[in-house]
Amino acid sequence: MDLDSISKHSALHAKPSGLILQYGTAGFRMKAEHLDHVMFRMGLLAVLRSKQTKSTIGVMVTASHNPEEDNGVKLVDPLGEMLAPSWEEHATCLANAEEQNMQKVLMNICKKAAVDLQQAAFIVIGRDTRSSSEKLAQSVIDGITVLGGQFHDYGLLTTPQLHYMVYCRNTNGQYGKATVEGYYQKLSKAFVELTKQAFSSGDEYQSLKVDCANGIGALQLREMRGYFSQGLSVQLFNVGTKGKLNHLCGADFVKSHQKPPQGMEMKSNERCCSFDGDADRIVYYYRDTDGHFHLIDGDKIATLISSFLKELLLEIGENLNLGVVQTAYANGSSTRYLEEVMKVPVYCTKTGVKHLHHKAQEFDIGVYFEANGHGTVLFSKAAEMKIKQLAKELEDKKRKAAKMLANIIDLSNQAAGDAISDMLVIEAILALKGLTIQQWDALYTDLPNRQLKVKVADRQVICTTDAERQAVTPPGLQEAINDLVKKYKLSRAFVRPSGTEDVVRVYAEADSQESADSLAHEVSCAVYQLAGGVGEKPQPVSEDI
Ligand code: NG1
Ligand code: ZN
Repeated sequence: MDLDSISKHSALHAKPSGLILQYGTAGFRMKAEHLDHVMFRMGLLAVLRSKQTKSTIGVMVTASHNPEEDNGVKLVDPLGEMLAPSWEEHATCLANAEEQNMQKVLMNICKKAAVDLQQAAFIVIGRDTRSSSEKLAQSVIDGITVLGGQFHDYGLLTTPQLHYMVYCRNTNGQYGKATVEGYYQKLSKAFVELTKQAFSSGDEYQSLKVDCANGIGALQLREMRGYFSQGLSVQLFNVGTKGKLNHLCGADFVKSHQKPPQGMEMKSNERCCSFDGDADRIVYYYRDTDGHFHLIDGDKIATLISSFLKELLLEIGENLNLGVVQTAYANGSSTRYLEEVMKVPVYCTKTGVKHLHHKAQEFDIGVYFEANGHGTVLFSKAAEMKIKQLAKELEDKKRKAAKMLANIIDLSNQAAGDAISDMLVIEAILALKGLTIQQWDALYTDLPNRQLKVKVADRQVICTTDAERQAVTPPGLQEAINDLVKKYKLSRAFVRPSGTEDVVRVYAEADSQESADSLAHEVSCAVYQLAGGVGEKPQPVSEDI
């Protein structure tokens, strides 16, 4: 390690003194202008992680669904997963080290993690379409280079595409080719094969409107759609030529405001979906003939996919276990439907896809989705081998089912939740089952719900347990929530500190929208009072939230 050279370069990416950041569920995220030093240092850290794991490591520059002015960075571990927790700590230490302590912190990480500095390092980089991303990605490259790492800069990619590249490279191309073309081909081939079975009888043709949040999804889908046009026609909106990234559009806007994005024409009963700014989330929606807007979120996506997988498993008669993983934000109706009607086991983890991903790996087939539309289907290696073998061996109907499952394995991104891959899985299932969006929506009715934010002096005063459904501190808060919940029917509420924003999040659901709004408001007041609220007191929910 050439410490002098590191210091010299680091000075060119100087840390604003006193700035303290934390590597959270989404990596580092904040206003883009404060991130230059973090990018340089994450370049350094990626090299150390690559040396330690003797594998390719990914660095993604994005702030996902956050505003255009923000940016962020996260590291991707060898099998496409989120960074290991001990390295999240190293990342936080390194990002917060004052200039003069940088060398010491770097040496410390090498010692603690037993990094062999002689080992070669290889990093792949991707970035979203934010105007700040290109320069920030260059700072990552500076960090990589000064530690002697090799790299490949993919330029503009969706977050899940970068995860895919890392996974491909670390499995010697077995998973797929580590190029954008390879990604298009792998997914499209599986999709076209899968949907062929649906269209064999006639001329039905799937068409879908996609709100791309003015982000990277637009560029990728525009290129990719030629590859799957036999099975699906997509019409793209909010492609970035006019509007601002994630502004009044995109999956996060649609989900949290429960209304359609701007810039998309919706006729009644037309199937529409929205991606977020880095295309790892997707939600569906439509307007009914009375003009009412219906949202189909991650929970209903998980329900559609797991129901279909369960049917196929019954068909082939194999004893492969299937589980659904959700978070506390999953709508109560979805959990009840999955457990009681579908008889599929459901598990709840903490917020953040890495927790869901981890839990889903315990099953032969694990379907995981956050309510906000971030998720995928995971197949264990053993299940994949078994299914692909059966697709060759079985006869007739059983064989057809096994083949469909095999296509779904190739179609779903095994490295990360992926809006493009999810969209194709969903479209294939709707086509195969001949379901309209209304029929899908009618599987169950969501309980009315409301999410609010409360500003407090220090959100870490709230500690939770039971997959974030119970608050253990501050004293009295959980009791207060319990008492409030008792006042409403079919109600549930919980609070937790956000991992990506300096707020406490409040969630409530109940038998009517008024009740859900009122419960959420009352719980917000309890948080404000008992957890050190700052600024204006929470106001009752107004129409136009
Ligand atoms: P926080 O800010 O910790 O609530 C949000 C989302 C997560 C996840 C992360 C990462 C909600 C309630 N929370 O986390 O699900 O997507 O961002 O982007 O949607
Ligand atoms: Zn995202």
